[in-house]
Amino acid sequence: MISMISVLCFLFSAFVLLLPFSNALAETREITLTVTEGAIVLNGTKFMAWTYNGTVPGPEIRVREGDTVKIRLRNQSGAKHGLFFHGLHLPPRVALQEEVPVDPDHEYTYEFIARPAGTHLYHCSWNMAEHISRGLYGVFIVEAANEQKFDREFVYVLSDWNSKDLKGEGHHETGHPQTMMDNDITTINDKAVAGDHPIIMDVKEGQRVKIRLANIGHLPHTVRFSEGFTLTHEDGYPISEPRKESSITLYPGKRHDIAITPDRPGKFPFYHSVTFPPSFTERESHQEGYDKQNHEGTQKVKAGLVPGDPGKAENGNSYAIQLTKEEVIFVLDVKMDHLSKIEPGEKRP
Ligand SMILES: [Cu+2]
Repeated sequence: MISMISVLCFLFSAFVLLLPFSNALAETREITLTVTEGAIVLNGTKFMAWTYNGTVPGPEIRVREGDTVKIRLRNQSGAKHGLFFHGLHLPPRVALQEEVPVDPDHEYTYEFIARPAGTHLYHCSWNMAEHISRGLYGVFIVEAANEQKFDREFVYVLSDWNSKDLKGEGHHETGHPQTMMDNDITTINDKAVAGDHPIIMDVKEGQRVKIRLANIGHLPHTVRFSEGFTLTHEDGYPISEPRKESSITLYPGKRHDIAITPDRPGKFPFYHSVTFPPSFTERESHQEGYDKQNHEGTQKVKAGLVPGDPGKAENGNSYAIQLTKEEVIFVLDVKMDHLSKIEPGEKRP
């Protein structure tokens, strides 16, 4: 009996002694998100929005795995709001609290240990579809203790906005496929996608570049980069064998991390389109009154078949619908790395 007690005592003291070391780097991170009412203008349409700290998306939250996170939600708007942490593992108390809204002029502090590592999202938990559509979302990044280092990192969150309802052109029936297709503006961070002013990523050749992509919108967004990239993480989790891809479709709520090391100078475009997969069109085409060929696309482009899928279309079964034309959304602007071009022995400027 005594020996059993001593063994237990030994194990307990070892556990207590080791605790501070395992948490040696963990910090307590206190973040305040204040919800206020505002307006944002996208492609000439003014949207009534709610914002976290005055911006859409809300501020990027970035912590280390194991950090204690205290997020204070201050509701200074006239509506109820809550917080939902998409992709994070939460204790039951916090998970239950996600269901409880915070009244106007009230506040609540959510406290939990940040895990797992990865690219996650946070958004309003109350009346979710509407409140996310009105701007209450942001990226929540948890860096791993052994986070791989990159020279440059870019974080992009895609979302969809419906200007048709505001213009009186919307289809209001909830759950009707055309309601979803009324989303006619795609945003990346705080900018509306438009082919004439893509987002420029300034990098140097040889730099290791990480891009975190997240989709908080309602539609599937396809991003194509013909130079190719390495897909490293999906929904925050590392892919066991990172693989080379040249295009990726981000379904609602999904996150994908990709890596690129440009090996020559130049400007390399990323293209974006909204493409519904065959399974989606097959399901929705049975709905009455849904004209899959002729509905108005986001960019006033007629929906059409996606190249490369003619077999399925000919059978009259299922086919993908490309709702928008491909447009350049990002340009990887790779500059020459002058320092690396200097021959040994030559003087550096
Ligand atoms: Cu809300």
